[in-house]
Amino acid sequence: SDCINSVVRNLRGDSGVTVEYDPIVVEVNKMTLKFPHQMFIDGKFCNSSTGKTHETVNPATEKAICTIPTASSDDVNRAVKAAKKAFDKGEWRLMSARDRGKKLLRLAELMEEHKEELATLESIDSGAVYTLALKTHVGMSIDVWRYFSGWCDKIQGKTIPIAPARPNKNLCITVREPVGVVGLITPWNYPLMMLSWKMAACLAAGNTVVHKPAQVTPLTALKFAELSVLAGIPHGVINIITGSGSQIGEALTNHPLVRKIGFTGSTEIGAVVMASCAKSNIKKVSLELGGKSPLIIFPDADLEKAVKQTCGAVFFNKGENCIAAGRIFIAKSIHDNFVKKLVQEAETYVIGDPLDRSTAHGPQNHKAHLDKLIDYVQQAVRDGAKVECGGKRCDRTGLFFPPTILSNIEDDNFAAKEESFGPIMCISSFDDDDVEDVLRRANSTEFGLAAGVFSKDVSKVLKVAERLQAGTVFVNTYQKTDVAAPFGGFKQSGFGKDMGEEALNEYLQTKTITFEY
Ligand code: TAP
Repeated sequence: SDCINSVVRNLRGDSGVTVEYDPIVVEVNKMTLKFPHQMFIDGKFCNSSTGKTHETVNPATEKAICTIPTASSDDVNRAVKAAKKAFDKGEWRLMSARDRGKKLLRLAELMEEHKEELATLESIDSGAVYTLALKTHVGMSIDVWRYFSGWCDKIQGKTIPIAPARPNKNLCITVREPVGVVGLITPWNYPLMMLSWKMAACLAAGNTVVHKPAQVTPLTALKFAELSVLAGIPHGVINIITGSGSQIGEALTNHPLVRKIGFTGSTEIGAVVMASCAKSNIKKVSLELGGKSPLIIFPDADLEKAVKQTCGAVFFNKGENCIAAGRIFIAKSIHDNFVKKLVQEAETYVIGDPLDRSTAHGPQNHKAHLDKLIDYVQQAVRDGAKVECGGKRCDRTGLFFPPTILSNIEDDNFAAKEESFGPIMCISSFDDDDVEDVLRRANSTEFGLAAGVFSKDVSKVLKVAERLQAGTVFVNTYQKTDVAAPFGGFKQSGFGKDMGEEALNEYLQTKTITFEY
């Protein structure tokens, strides 16, 4: 283990607030990184009630960073009860919406002040390239907290002209209320960002929360918990439990006091979560699930831009990206030249230590995922794929898999249907003028998270964007998400939006109040 487990108590002040925990202290990325490694329940860092722990591993070194408590269902219960108490009786409920907004803004400022630590922690725990972690994993997280802090005092109902009970009159109004205790369950690809996309909207709406980060990447959530105390978020409003999805995730989705689950992860587990929400107490639920997003390149596209963007669409964050372009359709007349340029571009990605500022491509998140990618390429090749570049684990320490390009992916190839969630580009071609056929093929998937199209022909791209069955469509760009724009899937990529005003709906319920006078 490369950890130094300090027994020194950690005390830090911010406007008189202190946080106490047993810190892990690591010298890394030219800084002394100090962070909690315990769960966070009712404002306190604590161990599991069973005393059990598991390790979290740095994928660049394959060494353990520290141990993390393995929560039990008793711990889930404790966290839910703390969140329920904070919701029913705490300061959070009494506070004005504007003051709630100030707290969330303060939290965003603290995240900004600590962004290098957060990005370093994200890098060592998830393998994210540090420069990208700063800009995206942490940068977009800060933006989303800032964005939703501004919504707190703008959540309002309506006055509705209903038919009066003559000779009396009626006044009908709606108020938008929080749902109560919310459970949030997130995956490992953007640990802090997935937490933030959901939790910022959830807290802006006035709820309290129990969050379960992915078992393999819990560290930024725990550092975030520390900052939430410094921001003055009252005890019990945010609780973070660490452990396995099949145990504590399920205890959370089944819990009778939890009123809503916000889930991001695979379609398979999403279905389990939805069933559990239905059976336990008809919980409200939103699901951001898997994808196999098509990207169509017409011959009249700006090809230079399209090459760069296509590589970004697949290799961004080493392909561990829910909206990664899962199928690339290239017009026949440009196919061979375009593939050649894609290979040249892919080979410029510098693979290496994610903390090195010149690195563009870091290690995959964890070992089981890397093994899945190796199998994925082998199966695609058995089904007729041609390996244009990459395809094998890199010969170096760490869980590295290079940007990989597979061409000749026919519709019946396994790689035309299954999500890899890694840096594997799957290419097929289409007849230049057969827009109908490429649309049919692009839509012949049960996923519907994102899609993209490149062409300079305005009426063609409008028609294609209208027909693509996806929650997000990119035209002459890819990967361009923003905290103010709603994001979420169609079909088996789930339902319910993260980000933008629409995300608030996921964490609110409308009450109609009718007066007679
Ligand atoms: P999953 O295996 O589905 O895990 C997601 C989360 O659910 C993890 O925290 C996991 O815990 C937990 N979980 C597992 N079983 C559970 C159960 N029975 N009840 C409740 N929770 C349970 O996905 P993953 O492999 O971490 O992430 C990859 C998938 O996420 C991909 O399909 C990707 O497309 C999708 N994804 C989608 C989006 C959006 S926005 N649509 C964004 C990112 C990722 P453990 O940590 O213990 O496994």
